[in-house]
Amino acid sequence: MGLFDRIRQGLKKTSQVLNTDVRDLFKSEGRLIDEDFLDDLRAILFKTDMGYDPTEELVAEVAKNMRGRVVHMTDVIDVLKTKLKELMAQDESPITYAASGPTVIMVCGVNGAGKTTSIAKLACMFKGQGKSVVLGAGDTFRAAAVEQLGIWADRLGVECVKGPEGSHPATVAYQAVEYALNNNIEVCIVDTAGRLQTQKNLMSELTKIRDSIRKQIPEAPHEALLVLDATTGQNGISQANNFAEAAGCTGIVLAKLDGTAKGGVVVAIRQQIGLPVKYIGFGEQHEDLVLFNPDKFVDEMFDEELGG
Ligand SMILES: Nc1nc2c(ncn2[C@@H]2O[C@H](COP(=O)(O)OP(=O)(O)O)[C@@H](O)[C@H]2O)c(=O)[nH]1
Ligand SMILES: [Mg+2]
Repeated sequence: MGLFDRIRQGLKKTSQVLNTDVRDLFKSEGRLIDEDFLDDLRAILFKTDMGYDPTEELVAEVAKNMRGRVVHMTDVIDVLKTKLKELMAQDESPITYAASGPTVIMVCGVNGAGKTTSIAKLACMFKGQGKSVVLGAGDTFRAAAVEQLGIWADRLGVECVKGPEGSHPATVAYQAVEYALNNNIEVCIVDTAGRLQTQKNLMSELTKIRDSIRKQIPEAPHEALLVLDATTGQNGISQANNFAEAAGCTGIVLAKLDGTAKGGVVVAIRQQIGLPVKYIGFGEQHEDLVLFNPDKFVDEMFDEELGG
């Protein structure tokens, strides 16, 4: 499968709700846009977990333009697409690289969000761009986590810096950056253990990791990415804002979009979190990551072939 097909496959669950279900509202050529139609539309949109306000905005937009008229399906879909693009609007936001020397990327988030897998995907992307990469196994909380990152590193053919058992994550981060500096590595990605924003000591540990990175490169980390699990939908988003602020995050990687029909959560994130969505993950393989582009995302979501 080519990249485009893989993305489409990955977004299928959400697109089945949004696209297939919206198309299903049209039995024949056209349909009268009345209260029944708007109620059905509202229910479909709401299922994708974009949240109450965006759902109402979309319904209002269709009502404003079309209430009382018999319209074609494509006209409604066009209105939805335009408004969705507006609600998600942002520029593509790739990694900001260091002006010189290694670019250091810290990755954080709650347990199981997809941090380690997203690191593997980013590493794969950098390698594909011809950049050298080193990973820092900063999730020293569980031995299995260090091992998991090591397996990815072997598979991708990149270095992985691991501390001895019981190391402090800040020490491992320091060593990974040191390795990058000594070996002219272009990108250093530091993994961290999962944590909740309410765990004060673990949140301050992130500050320690950051400080230890800065000892060698004052303007690092150049990115602190917050990995969010799309399958948690709205619930995950409400805590993410606080986390992002406390951890000084620079952008979001939204993982597991393939596992959910709640792809509307991108709208919620754009509306509620003051950070760009940098990349989206749509599978468990290392190639399942793309730069987020709202227009492309919406177009893929409503791709005709995925419609009913
Ligand atoms: N379907 C799917 N699974 C994912 C994705 N990203 C991660 N996972 C899976 O989610 C689980 C937790 O991922 P992991 O990277 O270990 O999370 P971490 O605890 O945040 O490091 C693993 O089973 C991954 O294979 C994704 O984009 N799609
Ligand atoms: Mg992990």
